[in-house]
Amino acid sequence: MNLADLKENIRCEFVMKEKMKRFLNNYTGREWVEKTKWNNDRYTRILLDKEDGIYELMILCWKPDQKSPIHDHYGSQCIMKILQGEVFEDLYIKPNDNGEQMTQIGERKTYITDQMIHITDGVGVHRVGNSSKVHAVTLHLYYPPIVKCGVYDVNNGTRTVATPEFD
Ligand code: CSS
Ligand code: FE2
Repeated sequence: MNLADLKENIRCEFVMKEKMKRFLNNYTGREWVEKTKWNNDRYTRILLDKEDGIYELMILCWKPDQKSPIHDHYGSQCIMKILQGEVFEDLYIKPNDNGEQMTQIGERKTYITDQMIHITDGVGVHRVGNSSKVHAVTLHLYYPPIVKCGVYDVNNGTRTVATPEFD
């Protein structure tokens, strides 16, 4: 690959990211309401569309107090839009195997309906959850699909690999 190829590839990636954000931002449909599923024990993941190796689109349904573990995205890009309610995000520095307590980046952020989050492993690892009193629904685009993810122990940064499943 020469410099022109490299520049073209980088340009394509950034243009695509902005396009994907715009697509999710422009989505105002209510079809997802029919697709929600709720579980008392954990947040649910419902697949809406998928192209193997390319992308997957899903909704996640969070009852009050449900939250994800601290996780990475196994190299995938994650663009997320709040469809209903509000969710929080705690962002951490990706640990480097020194066994130390994980370091949070900044304060907890709260996102309300229609707001968006974009995260990659380069930004950090995070926990997402619903600390409000109402049910929350989020729309997630992953590219490539998030077939695995690293899950972290906040106390010592130990990483274990998990396989996210659909409901
Ligand atoms: N990555 C989590 C949701 S927070 S972005 C998941 O796919 O379940
Ligand atoms: Fe995530």
